[in-house]
Amino acid sequence: MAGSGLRAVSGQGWVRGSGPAVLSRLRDAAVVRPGFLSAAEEETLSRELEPALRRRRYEYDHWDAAIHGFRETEKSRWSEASQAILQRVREAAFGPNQVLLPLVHVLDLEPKGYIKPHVDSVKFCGATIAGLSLLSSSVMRLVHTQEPTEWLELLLEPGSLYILRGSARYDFSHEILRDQDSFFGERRIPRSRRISVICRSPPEEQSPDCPPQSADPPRLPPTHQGHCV
Ligand SMILES: O=C(O)CCC(=O)C(=O)O
Repeated sequence: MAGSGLRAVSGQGWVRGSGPAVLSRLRDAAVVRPGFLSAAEEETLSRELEPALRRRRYEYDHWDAAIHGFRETEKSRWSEASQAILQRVREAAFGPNQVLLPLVHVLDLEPKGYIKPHVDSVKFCGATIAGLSLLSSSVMRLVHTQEPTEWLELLLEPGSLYILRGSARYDFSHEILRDQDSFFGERRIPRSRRISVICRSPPEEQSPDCPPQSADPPRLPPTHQGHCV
């Protein structure tokens, strides 16, 4: 965290943390794969998503106030080229027999948009979250919900894939920093419009008050519900 006075230790070039212990503990739980997409693949996804996104307006009052300056959609049908990309995400982030939520979450943050610290609701999302970043670099910050001096920062360049699983997903909040706070250590990471394409595993258990996701849910992803920090 820039200016926090905490000791920051580099992991790989795309992950920084409050100390070697947290970096080591989360080495396989918070992963960044820079250059996961080729420029052509990035273009394929952006072009396919643009028409559906353009039909929507940016919103400033997300129902649980976790996101500011965003529009979003969920998508189950993809072109063949995009299906091949999503298959690579599956292979990189999930086990061979892991079932995924059928709807892929697409989130478009305007240049001033940002995501506040939150933990995805366990009612709607399982142990693994895998996200592709398009168009703009950004910084994702993870902070331990019980020990806030423990943190990681992930540098998400366009075309990168990030994976949060296990402890990184359950014990740490995650956020996307707003432009004026967007630093990776001392390095300024200017934010412009950013699209993310996020695959998730389903909740571990379906409880009676949490019916299985229908193919056409009444609301867009309630993954933030109930656990903003
Ligand atoms: O845009 C992203 O990559 C993260 C989205 C996110 O935090 C969420 O939907 O819970």
